[in-house]
Amino acid sequence: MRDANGRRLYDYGASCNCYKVRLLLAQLDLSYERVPVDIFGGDTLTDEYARINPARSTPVLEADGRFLPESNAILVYLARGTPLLPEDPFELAQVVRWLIVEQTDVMPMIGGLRFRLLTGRLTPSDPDAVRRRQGALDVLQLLHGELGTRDFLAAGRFTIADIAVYGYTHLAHEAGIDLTPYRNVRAWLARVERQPRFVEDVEPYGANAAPGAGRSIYG
Ligand SMILES: N[C@@H](CCC(=O)N[C@@H](CS)C(=O)NCC(=O)O)C(=O)O
Repeated sequence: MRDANGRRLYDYGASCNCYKVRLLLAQLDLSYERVPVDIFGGDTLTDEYARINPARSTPVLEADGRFLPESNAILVYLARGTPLLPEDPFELAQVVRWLIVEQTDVMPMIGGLRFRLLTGRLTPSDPDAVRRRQGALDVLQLLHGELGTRDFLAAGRFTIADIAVYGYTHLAHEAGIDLTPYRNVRAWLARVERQPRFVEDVEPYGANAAPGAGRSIYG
């Protein structure tokens, strides 16, 4: 493992936005200091955290004394110069496409539904849960179609596009979604899991993640 070089990850264990970064750091065999941020214990509401990330979200990567928020920006920063981020303009743009799809569809639909169901903010019949579930099924159908003709999402090989989309997709069952009909997605999940130095260390939400139990931007 390479030296941490002052690399720190401000990180919440149950967040797949944070897990995506931990997965890439593991696959690149990069060491780092993990700084746990209890987002439901008020840790992101302090003035000190606002200086690290004015958006008060996790993850944030500290590197060379600078702070970089946004999970997918962190993936790009870390993967630059490795096979996980293509240099060819078209292949690079394909990766960017999936980083955008992940943030606009995968994360709010699968991840947002998982968070709200697991922490008791929604029940499956609530209109917002029904809307997110439909969005999740739509993006899974998109992935199923795309992965019918290729092994990985972009550039014909394993890239950070796969890492980003894997983050929340692999826990779709925690959002009450059965992946059985999406066999190309299941085969791709297994392919990602066979990559060297794969790790899965997503933690359960703590008790303070329940509505009213902690202090966070979620209330
Ligand atoms: N677009 C951001 C989303 C980050 C985000 O929503 N992080 C959540 C955890 S999944 C968080 O830290 N929320 C707590 C807070 O903002 O106080 C990214 O990809 O990094």
